[in-house]
Amino acid sequence: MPMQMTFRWYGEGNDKISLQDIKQIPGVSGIVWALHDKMPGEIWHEDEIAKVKAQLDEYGFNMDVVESVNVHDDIKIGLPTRDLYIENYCKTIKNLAKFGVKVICYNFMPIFDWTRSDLFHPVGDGSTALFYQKNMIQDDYNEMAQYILDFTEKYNMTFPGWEPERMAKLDQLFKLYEGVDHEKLWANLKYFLEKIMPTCEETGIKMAIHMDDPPWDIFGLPRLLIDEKSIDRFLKMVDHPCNCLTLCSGSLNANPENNVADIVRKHCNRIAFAHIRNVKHFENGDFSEASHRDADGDTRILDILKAYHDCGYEGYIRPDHGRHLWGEKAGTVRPGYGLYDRALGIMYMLGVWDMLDKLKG
Ligand code: CS2
Ligand code: MN
Repeated sequence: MPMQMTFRWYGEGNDKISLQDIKQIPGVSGIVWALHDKMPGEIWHEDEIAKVKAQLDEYGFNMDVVESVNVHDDIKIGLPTRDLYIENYCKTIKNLAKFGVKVICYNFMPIFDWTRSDLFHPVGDGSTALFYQKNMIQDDYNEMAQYILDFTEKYNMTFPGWEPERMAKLDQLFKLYEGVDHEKLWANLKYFLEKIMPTCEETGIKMAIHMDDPPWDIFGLPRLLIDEKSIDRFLKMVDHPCNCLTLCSGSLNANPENNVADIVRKHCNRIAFAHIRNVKHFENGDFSEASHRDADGDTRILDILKAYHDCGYEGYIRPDHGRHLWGEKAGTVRPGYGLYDRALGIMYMLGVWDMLDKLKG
């Protein structure tokens, strides 16, 4: 079985891209989906999942990969209420398994999911991309959060992990995380995983943690999945075949010292989901997202694809973010999730992959 190409879709009424559009991209077999109106900690019910399944069935897409079932803050903080939320999580795992879901992508980042300072930064060729200006993401979380929330409000959309209900009590959340240093967060992650592994084993679902984006502490909040060493630690900490990775090349390579291809070679059998994204670095530490083409960024996409191919990767893969092209702009597109550049990314990846297959004979 070859690797399985997928495409992230935000759901009916929540994504301007249609399943019909996606169907026209060659080689896509599955939709990476989620119930985007769920708050972290809520149970995903069978009838809600069945609705999405019916939509995907119509186009012959599988629903094998969910991104994300978000983890409640109480679990990350380690509050006594976490057991209830873990129980709910297990119920959701069981419900998802009934519909054939194989992989759950999630993250364990405190408070914020991915963080950027500019969602539509000119790349130089007329397109725009997500951009990270290092000195803007340092002390004042309110400024950065306000920028993102103003955007989502103006264009009437929500981002996963940026639920307005949570963001409305940011100061309170920061207070709750005050005692949570790196070691505490590791311990809370271990507690969570050990509690859910039996359900994963029973249902055959793999939990695939997403790398922290960017891969360093922000606003004094600890971040764990940041480099090869921390990935080693994570896999060893809960050494179970259902405890896997969503290896996100763009997140990791925001730190140019991370060699993603090396990590692929080392842990191929524990990667359930591959996110492929290219990043271009600037000398002052800023970075911009770039096209998937190897030469357009510094992430060494060719080495990474070769590493996956060499190890016989049969897991799921998707273009992660893309630039905004050909009229895609604020209001018409979800930042990072336009149609065109991700479709181009797929064709680039499939081109490389097909050629590697051919050379192998
Ligand atoms: C995604 C993340 O858009 C993105 O950057 O890769 O938001 C990802 O979905 C989550 O971190 C996984 O839980
Ligand atoms: Mn990613």
